[in-house]
Amino acid sequence: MPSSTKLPRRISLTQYLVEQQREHGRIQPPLRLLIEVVARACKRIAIAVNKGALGDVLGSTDQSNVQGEVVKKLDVIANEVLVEANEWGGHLAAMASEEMDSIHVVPNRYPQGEFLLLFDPLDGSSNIDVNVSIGTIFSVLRKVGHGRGVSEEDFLQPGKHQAAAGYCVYGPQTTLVLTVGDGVAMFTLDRETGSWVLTEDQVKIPQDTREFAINMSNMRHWAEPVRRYIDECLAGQEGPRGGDFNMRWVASMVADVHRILTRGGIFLYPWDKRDPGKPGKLRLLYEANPMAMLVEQAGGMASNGAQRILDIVPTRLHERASVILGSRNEVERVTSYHRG
Ligand code: P6P
Repeated sequence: MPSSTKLPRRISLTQYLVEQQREHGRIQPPLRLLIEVVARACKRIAIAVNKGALGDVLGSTDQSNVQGEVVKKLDVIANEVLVEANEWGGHLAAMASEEMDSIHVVPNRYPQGEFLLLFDPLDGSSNIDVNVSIGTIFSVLRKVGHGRGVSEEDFLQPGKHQAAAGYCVYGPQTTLVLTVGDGVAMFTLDRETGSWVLTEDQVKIPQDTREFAINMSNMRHWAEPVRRYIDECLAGQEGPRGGDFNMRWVASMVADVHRILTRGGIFLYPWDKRDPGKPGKLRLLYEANPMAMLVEQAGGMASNGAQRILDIVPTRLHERASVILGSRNEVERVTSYHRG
């Protein structure tokens, strides 16, 4: 159980958002509508995910996306659900998705709003067919320019400008994790009523951890600072850390980050020598940035090794980043090795 101060009142997502609007002035009605629409879309995605082999949702399409990855059927379904749910409400100017080469501008037949929504509609797709937790990641930015025009450049904002960020993890429970800049809240889907119910509030990541998450099969490709950090963890009691470490790797960022928000840990998907021109595997705008905002809001730290992820100024919509995030003292140790 996350080390939050006390069990929260069992209130709905709607009541939580109204209170954030009314008592904390954190959000205004259009952002509240946006979050509720995304949460409703995640419920629909959860239903499709849970069908598994009973629905025609498993397996791959014959397409590959802008990332060069094979597109799973559920990737397409999740993307369509999010686009269709969000384009008519008047709260958005445009959307961007891992599954779409370019931005999707709200059609002229609908009013445009001030927000930009970015998402990885179904993260961890390689786990779909083997029934391992996957998730939807989303990030909300404000459109800087005024008037109806919107372009890719409007999306190229550093993550510290996010108005909100979150994910939905489709696991043993279906859980929506959200921040609007006032800490991190977790909502569990009550399938009997169809409601998102607040189950954790003001989530805090322990400053220290003895659990790391990294794909060890890439070890020979890592840069020296990462190699040093993991070697020291593996050395355990007899090594410089003077204690044993545990390892987890779900290969689904949402699942790994949810574990870290719940009990601490450090997650690394660093730059490696396989493709030196690529900063890392994970995408900055709709994976690293929203997760970095959540982790920082929960008292953790998120770096690319050289700088705070939320300070990175993007230059391309689908650009990638090296990601080191989680328990503050461990992330700080890794970044100090990069400085050293
Ligand atoms: P690997 C899933 O494809 C993803 O984008 C993240 O969710 C996950 O952390 C990572 O890639 C897994 O990558 O190389 O271990 O399969």
